[in-house]
Parts: sequence; C-alpha cells; structure tokens
Amino acid sequence: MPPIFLSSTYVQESPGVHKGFEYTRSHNPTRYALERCIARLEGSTLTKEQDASFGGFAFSSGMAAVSSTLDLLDSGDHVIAMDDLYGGTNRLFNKVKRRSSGLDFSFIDLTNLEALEQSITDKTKLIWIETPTNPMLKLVDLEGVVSIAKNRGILLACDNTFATPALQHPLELGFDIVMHSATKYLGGHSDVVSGILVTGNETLAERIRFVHNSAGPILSPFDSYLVLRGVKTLSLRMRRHCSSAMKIATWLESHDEIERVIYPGLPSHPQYTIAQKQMRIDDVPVGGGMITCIVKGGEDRSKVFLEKLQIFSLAESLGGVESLVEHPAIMTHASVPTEMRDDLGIDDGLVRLSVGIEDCDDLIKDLEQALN
Ligand code: P1T
Repeated sequence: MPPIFLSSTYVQESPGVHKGFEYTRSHNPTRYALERCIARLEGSTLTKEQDASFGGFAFSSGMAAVSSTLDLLDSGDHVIAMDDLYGGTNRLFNKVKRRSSGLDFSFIDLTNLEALEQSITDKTKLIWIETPTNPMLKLVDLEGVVSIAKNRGILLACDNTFATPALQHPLELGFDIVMHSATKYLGGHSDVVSGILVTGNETLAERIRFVHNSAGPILSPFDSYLVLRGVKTLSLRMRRHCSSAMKIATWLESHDEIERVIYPGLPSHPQYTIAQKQMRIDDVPVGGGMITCIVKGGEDRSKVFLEKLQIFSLAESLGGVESLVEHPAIMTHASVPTEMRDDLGIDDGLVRLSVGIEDCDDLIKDLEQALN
C-alpha cells in the first residue's frame, strides 16, 4: 500500500525549484495514487508525459466534485441537467449556482433524447446526467447523448456513482467527464466522504486541475488511503451487490404488499434494453446494487416497513458492504421542490434499498418480516 503522506509542504532545492511536490493542496503522493487509480479504472488514457495528474482528481465530497465541474463554466452559461438527480445536486444547481455563478439550468427527462435535442441552445455548455438516476433509477442512453451533443462545444458529464467503473465507462463512449461520490461504492465501507472527477482530455484535465488547486476542495491523505483500499475490492463487491439485488428485486416484484419495483435488471424496467447494453460485468448484463420500490399504503405503511427492518439499516447513503434503506421524499430528496418530486414519482410510499453483501437469504427474510 502507498504510505499515507501527511506532509502539508515539501522542501525545495532552490526557490521555486521543487522535487515534484510543492504543497499538499497542489500535490500529494497518497492522493495521486488514488486519482491515477480511478482515472485508469474509468478509462482515461492520459499519460505521465501529459500529466494533469493523469486525468483523475479527488475531492473532499461528491458535492465538491459537482461544484468544481460547474466552476469550469462562465456566468450566463446554460446547463441541461437530468430531471431526476441526487437531492443535493438539485439543491446545488437550483439554490446555489443559479445565484452565485449566474448559471441557467433546464431539468429535462433525458430518457427522451428528442427532448435533449430540443433543449440545447447557443448558451448550453454542459450536459449533466446520472445513470442510473437517484432515486428513480432511470437510465440515460450514453451513446445517444454523445451522438446528439458531441462536438457542439458542450461538456458531457456523467455522475457514475450508481454504476461504478465495474459496470459502465462513459468516457469510452465519448463523455468528457465522469464524476463519483466516492463515499458510495468506490469507498464501499461507509467510513469516508469523498468525490472524484475523471477526464481523458488533456486540456480539460488542466482546467480541472486549476480549479481543484485554486478553490482547494481536495481529499485528505488519510481519506485518499481509505478510498484506495476500498477500490481494491470494488469488482468483487459489485458482483455480489448485483446478484443479490437481482434476486431481491425479483422477489419483491411478486410480493402482494409491493405496488411497483424499479430495478434496471428486470424486464419491467422502462429502459431495460439500455441497461442490457450499457451496464455489464464481464460482458454479462447486470442491474446494479440499488432497488427502488413503492410499498402499498403510502407514507404510514412505508414508515412501519422501514422501522421494522433489522438487517437493512435505516440511513442515508448507499454503496457500502452493509444494506441500507431510506425514504427519499423525507430524507435524501427532501430538498427537491415538491412539485418536481410529484412529477418524478418520488411519492410517499417510495423506498430505496442499497443491497449490501450480506447473505441474500437473510436479506429476503428481513424484508419479508418487515412487510408482513
Ligand atoms: O454525499 P457526497 O459524497 O457529497 O455525494 C453527493 C452525491 C452525488 N451524486 C450522487 C448520485 C449521490 O448519490 C450523492 C450522495 N447521495 C446520498 C447521500 C444518498 O443517500 O443518495
């Protein structure tokens, strides 16, 4: 394992002549090890000779990584964002960046590519998507977005938190930037908050490096070490998350107390064919580790269900080895305007499961006792 370099500064040979490391906000060996690892996993082809830390940048949170992406833009620019997004991303766009950066946002259902085409204006400089989205697990056809928006001076950015590079590689399909809340599957153990940006474009890497160093939302050396350690088991964990989630989603779909199951691995998912094409491990289609479902009986019934679960812990976040469950309308997406939540279908009976790596039969038994 790379050592954890806690040094904040490094001795120089002569004024302005450093030995590759100057000051930890700008350069840190432990953070570099993580950044280069994720950059490679996401398929960045930047080399040591091209540098800009080979295309990966580690941030103090996922939100810091999203915010820094917007710092690449200029006041007055227009952003097209997926309509369904993590509540914190929606809040940053609507309640902070509109005001502080003078950016204009359109929230569009990008499962409909015609709607994307129609929303692009001369001022559009960024398309921001999640796929699968949080919490409705909608899928966006990455190749379709590239075919419409590439080479029009628009940055294409994908929040790849839910899929991870174990399943999906947006850069290889033509996206410019991949973002992660590394708090989730990359870290994998619910013991670190962090974010990642990756690009394979040399000029863009320089611009991100400049924002990263200028604003300074960097990941600490210790947290870099934790994420790096987590990533070592990413492939193993994702296989288990996906196989258990598939079994659980199938089981939930046949349960009388469940109104609807949304899971990209099920043929009932509206973008099932995109999932089959886009989300794969060893070239076999997988549906990911997240399941969203609607419990019959609305908020009261779903609250009882959440309180009764014993192995699934009731908590925000996702992507850890332990199973988590939450109520988006009350918890992670409370900051999304009510009207928008209603349009998206984030209703009072909706619950989101992050399927962990525990014994799958135990997880199903837990769901069964909580539903009955
Ligand atoms: O929490 P943070 O590391 O700052 O990451 C924000 C973020 C960005 N993008 C996606 C898709 C996310 O899911 C998140 C964080 N999400 C949760 C905390 C949650 O429970 O959904």
